[in-house]
Amino acid sequence: SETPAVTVDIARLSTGDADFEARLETLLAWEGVSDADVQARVDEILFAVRSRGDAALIEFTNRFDRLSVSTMGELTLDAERLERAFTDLPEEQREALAHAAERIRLYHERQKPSSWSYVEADGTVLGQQVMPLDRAGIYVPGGKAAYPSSVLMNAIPAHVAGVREIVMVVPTPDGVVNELVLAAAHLAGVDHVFTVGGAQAVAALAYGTESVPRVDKIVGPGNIFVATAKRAVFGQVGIDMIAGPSEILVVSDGGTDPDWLAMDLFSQAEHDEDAQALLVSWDARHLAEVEAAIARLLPTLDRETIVRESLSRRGALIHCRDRDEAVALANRIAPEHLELSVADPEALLPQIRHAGAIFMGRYTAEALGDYCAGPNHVLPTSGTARFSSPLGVYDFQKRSSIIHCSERGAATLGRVASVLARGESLTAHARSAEYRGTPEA
Ligand code: HSO
Ligand code: ZN
Repeated sequence: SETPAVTVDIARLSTGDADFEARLETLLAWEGVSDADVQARVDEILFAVRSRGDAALIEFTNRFDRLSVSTMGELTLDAERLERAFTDLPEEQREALAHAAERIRLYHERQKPSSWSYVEADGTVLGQQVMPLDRAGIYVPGGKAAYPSSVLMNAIPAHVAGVREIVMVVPTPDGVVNELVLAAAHLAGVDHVFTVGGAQAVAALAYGTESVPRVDKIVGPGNIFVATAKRAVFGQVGIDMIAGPSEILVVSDGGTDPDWLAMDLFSQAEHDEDAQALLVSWDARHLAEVEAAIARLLPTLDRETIVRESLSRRGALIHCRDRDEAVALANRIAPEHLELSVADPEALLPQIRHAGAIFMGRYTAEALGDYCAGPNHVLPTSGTARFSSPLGVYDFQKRSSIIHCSERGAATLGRVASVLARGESLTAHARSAEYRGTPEA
């Protein structure tokens, strides 16, 4: 009686199909940003800001954000302004934001690595000293992609790491300021904000201007101009990974309410038309039920158009043989977000080798991780979970090796170093090592 007539445009795949591999490849493929025209325009902007500093930054900002400022003072927000944005928020938003920030902070406190050292028998000490970066720059997009949650996720790990100065840049097209973004900056420990964006903001952070301090690392998502500029300044400064569109892979054993799963898929599909939402199950009837739920719930979405586009471009409902095949598929895809919507997720967990974040069991909606569970929502996309990790405290710290030789240790190591150095014909190395042990012949 409840077979809906509505249909949905989403790929249906089965691992048993002859063309499965090929179709999966096509779905997973995503063209990273690279465009010769954009590159040329970005190079020009980088060069201008590098050579003319604030003056160029102001010109580009006036042009691209349709402003008419004449001083950097008009593009600067201080700590008091950020605090005011927070205190002036409606109570419900203020509390939710503060609650999320506190949970994210607590989680990241656990990530703090410690310095370590050990002493050898002859008294030589070896170790590693962990130090925060001096300055970090957080890029926050303007307009529709301005997520206060992303301000928390980018700035809190920097703050927890002990970064001395956190600088945020956020464009204000037509002068429109996002108060929630500023409030999040206040909670996250951002020191000051410049209301600039685009490649010109990346240039200012990378090279420094009269007003914008040069930072050591730039993190945060942005459009193609921002991504291209970040790539170009990498080396001069550190950068985080360049994020692709959001992705979710749900593995379901058939026991979760199809409506819940449909909405979990929508929650990532609504980010943008290139986002990827995939569901894998070995229960064919369940897959059909989720499909019906998708069709029924789609018309109720605020972002129906984006979600439909994303599901038809890159979404799929995948039927597989069994749990093992589902796990193999998850590892093969290495998704940004993996939901294990099964009765016993603990049993699957040790087999999951590649995923940015793993959401365990039927109750853990990915959206909770996006906002307030605690772990970071800046995660490796496009299969890069094979070799990279969530943004964390460790991304805002670096390590120095420590070597402290005792007199006896220097003599022992001196002999080893001397032999190896002479093998490389580097005799000053050899003699330097020998001085501390056996006196020169
Ligand atoms: N799911 C996004 C993060 C986000 N979601 C921000 C909502 N707001 C990262 O893939
Ligand atoms: Zn999200």
